[in-house]
Amino acid sequence: MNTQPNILLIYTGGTIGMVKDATSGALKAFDFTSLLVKIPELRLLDCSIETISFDEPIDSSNMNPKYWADIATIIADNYMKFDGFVVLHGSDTMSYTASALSFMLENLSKPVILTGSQLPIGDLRTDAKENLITSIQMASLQKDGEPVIREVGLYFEYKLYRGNRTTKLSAEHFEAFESLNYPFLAESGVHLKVNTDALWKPKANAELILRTTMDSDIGVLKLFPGISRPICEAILRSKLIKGLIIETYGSGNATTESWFLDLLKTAIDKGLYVVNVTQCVRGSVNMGQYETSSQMKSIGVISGNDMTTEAAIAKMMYLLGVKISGKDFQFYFERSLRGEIS
Ligand code: ASN
Repeated sequence: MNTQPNILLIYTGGTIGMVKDATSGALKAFDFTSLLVKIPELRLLDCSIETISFDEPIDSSNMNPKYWADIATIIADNYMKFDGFVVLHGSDTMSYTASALSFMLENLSKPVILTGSQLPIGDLRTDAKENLITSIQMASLQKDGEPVIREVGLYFEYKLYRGNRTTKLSAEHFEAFESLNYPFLAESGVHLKVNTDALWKPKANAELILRTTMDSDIGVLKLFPGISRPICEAILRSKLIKGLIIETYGSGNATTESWFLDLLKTAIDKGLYVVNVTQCVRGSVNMGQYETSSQMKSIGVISGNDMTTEAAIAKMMYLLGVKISGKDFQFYFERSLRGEIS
Protein backbone atom coordinates (compact mmCIF):
# COMPACT_ATOMS: atom_id res chain seq x y z
CA MET A 1 0.00 0.00 0.00
CA ASN A 2 1.29 3.49 -0.85
CA THR A 3 1.41 5.53 2.33
CA GLN A 4 3.34 8.42 0.84
CA PRO A 5 1.59 11.78 0.91
CA ASN A 6 -0.12 12.64 -2.31
CA ILE A 7 0.53 16.20 -3.50
CA LEU A 8 -1.27 18.14 -6.22
CA LEU A 9 0.88 20.76 -7.97
CA ILE A 10 -1.21 23.52 -9.50
CA TYR A 11 0.63 25.60 -12.06
CA THR A 12 -0.82 29.04 -12.72
CA GLY A 13 2.18 30.75 -14.35
CA GLY A 14 4.82 33.26 -13.32
CA THR A 15 8.57 33.41 -13.80
CA ILE A 16 9.10 29.99 -12.22
CA GLY A 17 7.54 28.29 -15.21
CA MET A 18 9.48 30.07 -17.92
CA VAL A 19 12.54 28.76 -19.73
CA LYS A 20 15.03 30.50 -21.96
CA ASP A 21 14.68 29.58 -25.58
CA ALA A 22 18.04 28.00 -26.47
CA THR A 23 18.44 29.96 -29.70
CA SER A 24 16.73 33.32 -29.12
CA GLY A 25 17.35 33.60 -25.37
CA ALA A 26 13.80 34.91 -24.85
CA LEU A 27 11.75 33.74 -21.87
CA LYS A 28 8.83 31.55 -22.81
CA ALA A 29 6.24 29.44 -21.01
CA PHE A 30 7.40 26.04 -19.85
CA ASP A 31 5.65 22.82 -20.86
CA PHE A 32 4.49 21.97 -17.42
CA THR A 33 3.67 18.36 -18.18
CA SER A 34 7.40 17.71 -18.57
CA LEU A 35 8.18 19.16 -15.14
CA LEU A 36 9.14 15.80 -13.68
CA VAL A 37 11.57 15.27 -16.56
CA LYS A 38 13.10 18.76 -16.23
CA ILE A 39 13.53 18.44 -12.46
CA PRO A 40 14.60 14.86 -11.81
CA GLU A 41 15.14 15.75 -8.12
CA LEU A 42 11.36 15.66 -7.69
CA ARG A 43 11.48 11.88 -8.08
CA LEU A 44 13.61 11.65 -4.95
CA LEU A 45 10.89 13.16 -2.77
CA ASP A 46 8.96 10.92 -0.42
CA CYS A 47 5.61 11.74 -1.93
CA SER A 48 3.68 11.17 -5.07
CA ILE A 49 3.00 14.20 -7.22
CA GLU A 50 0.29 14.93 -9.74
CA THR A 51 0.14 18.13 -11.72
CA ILE A 52 -2.57 20.31 -13.17
CA SER A 53 -2.03 23.50 -15.10
CA PHE A 54 -3.95 26.57 -16.19
CA ASP A 55 -4.67 26.11 -19.92
CA GLU A 56 -2.96 29.42 -20.49
CA PRO A 57 -0.47 30.18 -17.70
CA ILE A 58 -0.38 33.85 -16.74
CA ASP A 59 2.05 36.42 -15.44
CA SER A 60 0.61 37.07 -12.00
CA SER A 61 0.11 40.75 -12.81
CA ASN A 62 -2.93 39.47 -14.72
CA MET A 63 -4.28 37.67 -11.64
CA ASN A 64 -7.91 38.42 -10.76
CA PRO A 65 -10.78 37.04 -8.61
CA LYS A 66 -11.94 34.74 -11.43
CA TYR A 67 -8.55 33.00 -11.38
CA TRP A 68 -8.63 32.89 -7.56
CA ALA A 69 -11.96 31.10 -7.85
CA ASP A 70 -10.44 28.66 -10.38
CA ILE A 71 -7.55 27.80 -8.04
CA ALA A 72 -9.81 27.45 -5.00
CA THR A 73 -12.21 25.26 -6.98
CA ILE A 74 -9.39 22.96 -8.14
CA ILE A 75 -8.37 22.58 -4.49
CA ALA A 76 -11.92 21.93 -3.28
CA ASP A 77 -12.64 19.46 -6.10
CA ASN A 78 -9.49 17.49 -5.26
CA TYR A 79 -9.59 17.97 -1.50
CA MET A 80 -10.32 14.36 -0.55
CA LYS A 81 -7.90 12.89 -3.09
CA PHE A 82 -4.76 14.76 -1.99
CA ASP A 83 -2.92 15.37 1.27
CA GLY A 84 -1.55 18.74 0.23
CA PHE A 85 -1.50 21.34 -2.51
CA VAL A 86 1.33 23.43 -3.95
CA VAL A 87 0.35 26.38 -6.11
CA LEU A 88 3.02 27.69 -8.48
CA HIS A 89 2.35 31.36 -8.95
CA GLY A 90 4.10 34.53 -10.10
CA SER A 91 5.59 36.39 -7.17
CA ASP A 92 4.16 39.83 -8.01
CA THR A 93 0.65 39.20 -6.70
CA MET A 94 1.25 36.03 -4.71
CA SER A 95 0.38 37.67 -1.39
CA TYR A 96 -3.00 38.76 -2.75
CA THR A 97 -3.78 35.26 -4.00
CA ALA A 98 -2.63 33.68 -0.75
CA SER A 99 -4.93 36.04 1.17
CA ALA A 100 -7.87 35.43 -1.15
CA LEU A 101 -7.50 31.64 -0.99
CA SER A 102 -7.34 31.74 2.80
CA PHE A 103 -10.79 33.38 2.88
CA MET A 104 -12.32 31.30 0.09
CA LEU A 105 -11.35 28.00 1.76
CA GLU A 106 -13.13 28.05 5.12
CA ASN A 107 -12.20 25.24 7.54
CA LEU A 108 -9.17 24.31 5.43
CA SER A 109 -7.26 21.62 7.29
CA LYS A 110 -4.67 20.61 4.69
CA PRO A 111 -1.63 22.51 3.41
CA VAL A 112 -2.00 24.89 0.49
CA ILE A 113 1.48 26.27 -0.20
CA LEU A 114 2.05 29.01 -2.73
CA THR A 115 5.49 29.41 -4.21
CA GLY A 116 7.28 30.78 -7.24
CA SER A 117 10.68 32.24 -8.00
CA GLN A 118 12.60 35.33 -9.00
CA LEU A 119 14.50 33.51 -11.76
CA PRO A 120 13.08 30.95 -14.20
CA ILE A 121 13.49 27.29 -13.37
CA GLY A 122 15.90 26.78 -16.29
CA ASP A 123 18.27 29.54 -15.20
CA LEU A 124 21.64 28.37 -13.88
CA ARG A 125 21.29 30.43 -10.69
CA THR A 126 17.59 29.78 -10.27
CA ASP A 127 15.86 29.95 -6.91
CA ALA A 128 12.95 27.95 -8.38
CA LYS A 129 14.20 24.47 -7.58
CA GLU A 130 14.71 25.03 -3.87
CA ASN A 131 11.41 26.88 -3.57
CA LEU A 132 9.52 24.15 -5.41
CA ILE A 133 11.18 21.17 -3.74
CA THR A 134 10.90 22.55 -0.22
CA SER A 135 7.30 23.67 -0.77
CA ILE A 136 6.43 20.11 -1.72
CA GLN A 137 8.23 18.87 1.38
CA MET A 138 6.38 21.37 3.57
CA ALA A 139 3.08 20.23 2.05
CA SER A 140 4.07 16.62 2.72
CA LEU A 141 4.91 17.08 6.40
CA GLN A 142 2.76 14.82 8.52
CA LYS A 143 2.47 13.95 12.17
CA ASP A 144 0.40 10.98 13.35
CA GLY A 145 -1.04 10.69 9.87
CA GLU A 146 -2.28 14.31 9.87
CA PRO A 147 -0.84 17.21 7.87
CA VAL A 148 1.34 19.53 9.95
CA ILE A 149 0.48 22.68 7.98
CA ARG A 150 -3.27 23.21 7.84
CA GLU A 151 -3.58 26.63 6.25
CA VAL A 152 -2.59 28.68 3.22
CA GLY A 153 1.16 29.26 3.39
CA LEU A 154 3.65 31.05 1.18
CA TYR A 155 7.11 29.55 0.83
CA PHE A 156 9.99 31.59 -0.51
CA GLU A 157 13.75 31.50 0.07
CA TYR A 158 13.97 29.15 3.05
CA LYS A 159 10.90 30.42 4.91
CA LEU A 160 7.28 29.37 5.10
CA TYR A 161 4.93 32.19 6.06
CA ARG A 162 1.22 32.46 6.75
CA GLY A 163 0.08 33.55 3.29
CA ASN A 164 -2.33 36.28 4.38
CA ARG A 165 0.42 37.93 6.47
CA THR A 166 2.89 38.36 3.62
CA THR A 167 3.92 41.23 1.39
CA LYS A 168 6.32 41.22 -1.52
CA LEU A 169 9.08 43.59 -0.49
CA SER A 170 11.82 43.02 -3.04
CA ALA A 171 11.76 42.95 -6.82
CA GLU A 172 15.28 41.62 -7.02
CA HIS A 173 16.36 39.69 -3.94
CA PHE A 174 15.64 36.00 -3.72
CA GLU A 175 14.28 36.78 -0.27
CA ALA A 176 11.34 38.63 -1.80
CA PHE A 177 8.66 38.23 0.87
CA GLU A 178 8.23 39.19 4.48
CA SER A 179 5.62 38.63 7.14
CA LEU A 180 6.38 41.55 9.41
CA ASN A 181 3.52 41.23 11.87
CA TYR A 182 3.61 37.47 12.33
CA PRO A 183 6.41 34.95 12.87
CA PHE A 184 7.29 32.58 10.04
CA LEU A 185 5.68 29.14 10.22
CA ALA A 186 8.72 27.08 9.28
CA GLU A 187 12.29 27.45 8.17
CA SER A 188 14.39 25.35 5.85
CA GLY A 189 17.99 24.76 6.85
CA VAL A 190 19.76 21.47 7.28
CA HIS A 191 16.43 20.39 8.76
CA LEU A 192 12.93 21.70 8.25
CA LYS A 193 12.15 23.51 11.48
CA VAL A 194 8.47 24.06 12.17
CA ASN A 195 7.36 26.85 14.49
CA THR A 196 4.52 24.79 15.92
CA ASP A 197 3.15 27.57 18.15
CA ALA A 198 2.60 29.83 15.13
CA LEU A 199 0.59 27.33 13.09
CA TRP A 200 -3.11 27.83 12.45
CA LYS A 201 -5.30 25.33 14.26
CA PRO A 202 -8.48 24.79 12.27
CA LYS A 203 -11.76 23.75 13.87
CA ALA A 204 -11.75 20.00 14.49
CA ASN A 205 -13.75 17.85 12.05
CA ALA A 206 -15.23 20.85 10.27
CA GLU A 207 -15.96 20.36 6.59
CA LEU A 208 -14.26 22.48 3.96
CA ILE A 209 -16.54 25.25 2.73
CA LEU A 210 -15.73 26.85 -0.60
CA ARG A 211 -16.90 30.41 -1.14
CA THR A 212 -15.67 31.90 -4.38
CA THR A 213 -17.84 34.99 -4.83
CA MET A 214 -15.68 38.06 -4.47
CA ASP A 215 -17.10 41.54 -4.96
CA SER A 216 -14.37 43.74 -6.37
CA ASP A 217 -16.32 47.02 -6.29
CA ILE A 218 -13.83 48.44 -3.84
CA GLY A 219 -11.10 51.04 -3.76
CA VAL A 220 -7.81 51.79 -2.03
CA LEU A 221 -6.86 55.33 -1.14
CA LYS A 222 -3.29 55.97 -0.06
CA LEU A 223 -3.01 59.20 1.89
CA PHE A 224 -0.11 61.58 1.41
CA PRO A 225 0.60 65.06 2.70
CA GLY A 226 -1.12 67.41 0.29
CA ILE A 227 -3.75 64.98 -1.01
CA SER A 228 -6.38 67.21 -2.56
CA ARG A 229 -9.98 67.67 -1.58
CA PRO A 230 -11.36 67.15 -5.14
CA ILE A 231 -9.54 63.81 -5.44
CA CYS A 232 -10.90 62.63 -2.08
CA GLU A 233 -14.37 63.87 -3.05
CA ALA A 234 -14.25 61.98 -6.34
CA ILE A 235 -13.45 58.75 -4.51
CA LEU A 236 -15.60 59.10 -1.40
CA ARG A 237 -18.66 60.30 -3.33
CA SER A 238 -18.35 57.61 -5.98
CA LYS A 239 -21.38 55.38 -6.33
CA LEU A 240 -19.21 52.72 -7.92
CA ILE A 241 -17.58 51.47 -4.74
CA LYS A 242 -19.07 49.62 -1.77
CA GLY A 243 -15.92 49.57 0.31
CA LEU A 244 -12.79 51.70 0.62
CA ILE A 245 -9.49 50.87 2.25
CA ILE A 246 -7.62 53.94 3.40
CA GLU A 247 -3.88 53.58 3.87
CA THR A 248 -3.12 55.97 6.70
CA TYR A 249 0.02 57.07 8.51
CA GLY A 250 1.65 55.37 11.49
CA SER A 251 -0.82 53.87 13.93
CA GLY A 252 -3.79 54.80 11.75
CA ASN A 253 -3.56 58.58 11.63
CA ALA A 254 -4.89 60.98 9.01
CA THR A 255 -5.40 64.68 8.53
CA THR A 256 -7.98 66.20 10.89
CA GLU A 257 -9.06 68.84 8.36
CA SER A 258 -12.82 69.10 8.61
CA TRP A 259 -13.47 68.66 4.86
CA PHE A 260 -11.80 65.25 5.03
CA LEU A 261 -13.64 64.05 8.12
CA ASP A 262 -16.97 65.40 6.79
CA LEU A 263 -16.50 63.56 3.51
CA LEU A 264 -15.72 60.34 5.38
CA LYS A 265 -18.72 60.70 7.67
CA THR A 266 -21.15 61.38 4.82
CA ALA A 267 -19.83 58.41 2.86
CA ILE A 268 -20.08 56.07 5.88
CA ASP A 269 -23.58 57.33 6.73
CA LYS A 270 -24.60 56.49 3.15
CA GLY A 271 -23.37 52.91 3.62
CA LEU A 272 -19.76 52.89 2.38
CA TYR A 273 -17.51 50.57 4.40
CA VAL A 274 -14.29 52.42 5.17
CA VAL A 275 -11.35 50.46 6.57
CA ASN A 276 -8.20 51.94 8.06
CA VAL A 277 -4.89 50.15 7.41
CA THR A 278 -1.48 51.61 8.04
CA GLN A 279 1.15 52.45 5.43
CA CYS A 280 3.76 51.09 7.83
CA VAL A 281 4.86 47.57 7.01
CA ARG A 282 5.14 46.70 10.69
CA GLY A 283 2.73 47.49 13.53
CA SER A 284 -0.96 48.11 13.86
CA VAL A 285 -3.71 50.67 13.48
CA ASN A 286 -4.84 51.86 16.89
CA MET A 287 -7.58 54.42 16.39
CA GLY A 288 -7.86 56.66 19.40
CA GLN A 289 -4.18 56.63 20.33
CA TYR A 290 -3.76 60.09 18.72
CA GLU A 291 -6.19 62.92 18.16
CA THR A 292 -5.58 62.39 14.43
CA SER A 293 -7.42 59.08 14.53
CA SER A 294 -10.00 59.41 17.32
CA GLN A 295 -12.55 61.12 15.13
CA MET A 296 -12.26 58.44 12.47
CA LYS A 297 -13.13 55.90 15.10
CA SER A 298 -16.17 57.82 16.29
CA ILE A 299 -17.63 58.25 12.79
CA GLY A 300 -17.49 54.50 12.12
CA VAL A 301 -14.22 53.86 10.32
CA ILE A 302 -13.39 50.15 10.63
CA SER A 303 -9.98 49.17 12.01
CA GLY A 304 -7.79 46.98 9.83
CA ASN A 305 -5.59 46.39 12.92
CA ASP A 306 -2.29 44.91 11.72
CA MET A 307 -3.61 43.46 8.48
CA THR A 308 -1.62 43.91 5.30
CA THR A 309 -3.30 45.90 2.55
CA GLU A 310 -3.30 42.69 0.47
CA ALA A 311 -5.24 40.81 3.16
CA ALA A 312 -7.60 43.76 3.74
CA ILE A 313 -8.44 43.90 0.01
CA ALA A 314 -9.13 40.17 -0.15
CA LYS A 315 -11.15 40.24 3.06
CA MET A 316 -13.25 43.17 1.88
CA MET A 317 -14.01 41.46 -1.45
CA TYR A 318 -14.84 38.27 0.44
CA LEU A 319 -17.16 39.83 3.05
CA LEU A 320 -18.95 41.85 0.36
CA GLY A 321 -19.15 38.69 -1.76
CA VAL A 322 -20.84 36.69 1.00
CA LYS A 323 -23.11 39.67 1.58
CA ILE A 324 -22.22 40.37 5.18
CA SER A 325 -23.66 43.80 5.82
CA GLY A 326 -24.27 46.57 8.32
CA LYS A 327 -22.76 46.16 11.78
CA ASP A 328 -21.81 42.53 11.04
CA PHE A 329 -19.38 43.75 8.39
CA GLN A 330 -17.42 45.72 10.97
CA PHE A 331 -17.66 42.88 13.48
CA TYR A 332 -16.16 40.31 11.11
CA PHE A 333 -13.67 42.70 9.56
CA GLU A 334 -12.14 43.55 12.91
CA ARG A 335 -11.82 39.88 13.95
CA SER A 336 -9.36 37.28 12.80
CA LEU A 337 -11.10 34.84 10.47
CA ARG A 338 -8.02 33.01 9.14
CA GLY A 339 -5.22 34.33 11.32
CA GLU A 340 -4.87 37.54 9.27
CA ILE A 341 -5.03 39.73 12.41
CA SER A 342 -2.95 39.40 15.58
N1 ASN B 1 6.04 39.03 -13.18
C1 ASN B 1 6.26 37.74 -12.56
C2 ASN B 1 4.92 37.28 -12.03
O1 ASN B 1 4.49 37.71 -10.98
C3 ASN B 1 7.28 37.88 -11.48
C4 ASN B 1 7.76 36.59 -10.89
O2 ASN B 1 7.10 35.57 -10.92
N2 ASN B 1 8.94 36.60 -10.31
O3 ASN B 1 4.24 36.49 -12.68
